[in-house]
Amino acid sequence: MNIKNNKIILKKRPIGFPKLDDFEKASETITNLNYGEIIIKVIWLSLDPYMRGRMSEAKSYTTPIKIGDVITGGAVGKVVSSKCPNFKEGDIVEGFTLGWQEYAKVNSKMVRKIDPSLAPIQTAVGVLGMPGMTAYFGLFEICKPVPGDNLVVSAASGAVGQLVGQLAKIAGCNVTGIAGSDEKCQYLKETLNFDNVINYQKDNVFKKIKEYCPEGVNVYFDNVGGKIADDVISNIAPFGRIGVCGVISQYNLTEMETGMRVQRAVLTNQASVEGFLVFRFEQKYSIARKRMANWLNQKKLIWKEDIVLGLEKAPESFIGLMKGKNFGKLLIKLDS
Ligand code: NAP
Ligand code: FER
Repeated sequence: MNIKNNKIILKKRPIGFPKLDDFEKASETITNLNYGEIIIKVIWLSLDPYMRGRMSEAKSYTTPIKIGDVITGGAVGKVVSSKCPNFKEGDIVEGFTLGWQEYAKVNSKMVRKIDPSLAPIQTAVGVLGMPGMTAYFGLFEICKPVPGDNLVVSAASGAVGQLVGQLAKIAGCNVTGIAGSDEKCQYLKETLNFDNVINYQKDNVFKKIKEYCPEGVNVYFDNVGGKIADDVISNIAPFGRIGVCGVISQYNLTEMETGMRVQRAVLTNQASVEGFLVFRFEQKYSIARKRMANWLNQKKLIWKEDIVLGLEKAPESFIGLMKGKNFGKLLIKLDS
């Protein structure tokens, strides 16, 4: 069997913000399967900030994408051919290494089967997938909110942030969301019922945090790092908890920034700072998925997606993600 596969490969390593000519279209022919392998027709691509790190040379929790290789990342698709007894044609699967291509040939161990009757299948890379698990475990296991806490979350309208704020409301917190436009802030306040919002593009974050959290910030769920984090952490409350989830403001820097020194605020307030990678909680994903799915069904959680059509739009959409152009979880829907 021969399948023509169109894909997007890494042409060169981005310097600073990625550019369109860092990526290139390519095609190949996918041929026979070995035992244990399946071919998946990709339907949804998940574009996530961590992918920027994989485009760089520096080794992190996974090896970098090689020049000329397909951009790998989370995706959902349909099995079109299988040499694995556990998978049959038509099964819907999610995998973390499928990537920016029309078809992916992988060992079936690399994917998990999705029940399409439970929720729209793309939620497997969203609210019921990696970003959802990040919000759930980052909040409940790292930040440990208690009712009445003042909680601040940055990148608050994004995939992780929108969920952190809503879960914190469920946990009885007073929630302040920080985002990059009035439209995003209005959505957080009016649709998601956040208590306060800050548009960091025009508001003074330090002053607004002082105004909204006069007794200090009990929990800061940090998605961005940089100056925003400095402004929030310098308002930390006694015994505050800072969960370092992401530092997107730093991902495209060519030189490290220097900034305010927040260690004294951490020290004098006996605050704790903990970074985490969501994969740490993998053994517990299924419990979290059930809880999140229940909250979705009960409309206690609302989930916003930003859907772009066509594989060829992946590079420009990814560049947009780094610059705040997405509003909600960024997904690419492939032409069927
Ligand atoms: P997202 O929030 O949907 O999209 C990224 C958002 O970051 C943009 O829309 C933009 O929104 C904001 N942003 C970009 N540059 C910024 C800057 N310089 N300063 C402030 N905000 C900026 O992405 P996501 O998937 O939910 O990820 C959010 C964060 O969580 C990222 O840092 C990511 O790396 C991290 N993460 C960590 C883990 C983990 O295991 N630790 C797992 C998943 C995600 P604005 O318009 O508001 O600027
Ligand atoms: C992310 C940002 C960073 C993420 C993982 C990392 C899964 C890990 C980075 C590293 O190991 O260097 O959004 O999501």
